[in-house]
Amino acid sequence: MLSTKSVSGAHYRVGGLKGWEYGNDFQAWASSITFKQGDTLYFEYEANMHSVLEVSEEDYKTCNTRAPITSDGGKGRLVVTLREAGATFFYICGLPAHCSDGHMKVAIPLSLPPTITPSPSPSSTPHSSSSASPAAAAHVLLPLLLLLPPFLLLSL
Ligand SMILES: [Cu+2]
Repeated sequence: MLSTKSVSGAHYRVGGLKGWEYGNDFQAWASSITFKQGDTLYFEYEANMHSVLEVSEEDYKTCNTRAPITSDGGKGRLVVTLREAGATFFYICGLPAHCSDGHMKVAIPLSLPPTITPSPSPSSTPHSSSSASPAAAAHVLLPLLLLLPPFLLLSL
C-alpha cells in the first residue's frame, strides 16, 4: 500500500544486514529500493578493512580508485545524504580488488520527485505591475486627449 511518507528522507544501511562487506550483492540491494532526494545512506564496516570512495561513472565501471570525488578514509562509517534528484551516485571500495572481485561497488540512482511547482506569485506580482504601469499610463492619457477637443469646443 502506498502511504504518504514524511518529508525527511528514508535511511538505508548500504548492503542491508551485511553492510559494506566483501562479496555482498550491492546491486541486488540497490535495485530493491527507490532512492529519493533527501534519503540517507549509511556505509558501515570494520574500520580500515575497507573504505568508501565516491567516484565517476567511468571509474565505477573500471574500479579505478585513483581519482575519487570523495573518500571516507576507511573510518568504518560514512553517512551520505542524497541531494541531487535525478542524479546517480557511484560508490566503490578503495581496495581495487574488493571492487572488481568482491563486487564492493554500488550505483545509487535518485528518482526525480513529482513535479512540485512552488508558487512564485508574491514575487511575480510586483514585477508584472511595475512593467505594466507605463503602458497603463499611456492608456489613460490617450482617451483624455481625445476628450479634450470637444470640451474646448463647447466652452468656446
Ligand atoms: Cu573493501
